[in-house]
Amino acid sequence: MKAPQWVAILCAFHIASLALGQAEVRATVMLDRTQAGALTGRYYVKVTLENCPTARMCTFRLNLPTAYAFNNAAASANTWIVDMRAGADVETIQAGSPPTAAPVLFAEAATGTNVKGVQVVALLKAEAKNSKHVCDIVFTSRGRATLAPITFEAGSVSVKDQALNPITAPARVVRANAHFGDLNWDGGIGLNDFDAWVTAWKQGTDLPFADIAPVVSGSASQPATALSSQTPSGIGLDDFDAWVTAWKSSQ
Ligand SMILES: [Ca+2]
Repeated sequence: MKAPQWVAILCAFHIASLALGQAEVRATVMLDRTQAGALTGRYYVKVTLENCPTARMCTFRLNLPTAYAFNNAAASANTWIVDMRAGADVETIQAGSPPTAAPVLFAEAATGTNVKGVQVVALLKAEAKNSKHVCDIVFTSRGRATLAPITFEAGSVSVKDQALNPITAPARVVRANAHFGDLNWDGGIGLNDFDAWVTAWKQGTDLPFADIAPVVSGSASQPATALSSQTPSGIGLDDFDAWVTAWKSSQ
């Protein structure tokens, strides 16, 4: 084989390696929105399998710190999970003709020391996609997200192919929190955050992303690490003052 052919083969292999990328179970923390783009006041964790095209089964436990102060005061302990949305790449039961629309995804709430968790088992479609959407775990919170990390329970993550051979895929939480004052989580502090705050304030309900005032006045020097006031009555001027402070410090 001539040298240019070797070079071409090596280049193709290199490009293929780059395209395949690093396998991982990825959890991305996001603000929940309506289809029209309006913030609902909820949060969710989007779980995907990246670069595991042969994956057919995925199990894990995801832990969320109680620092989020889940909005469960008036209901049972597990209502902080308000929805489990199956991802588009979860298998459906082939029991009839046509198949049922029910995806094969099992989820159960769990508790631990300073955390609340959800345990998930998902069967995935036989499709060679580089990114497979497993599920969205939608949860409520009193107050904005804190810097306390969302994590996978150690040893709980398992990814397997159709023959039940394990696939090595480390678990990673991509984004656990936004910057203090960045209400819409777009990476900056600006007028759109002011609009989001006004919208939440007008709505009159306690939308947690706008309830940002630190709970302890002495912690105001580092508000990003403090819990928000989580005022049950809603959003008030203390939250607006906290946002203005964050906006000024970002200028
Ligand atoms: Ca923003």
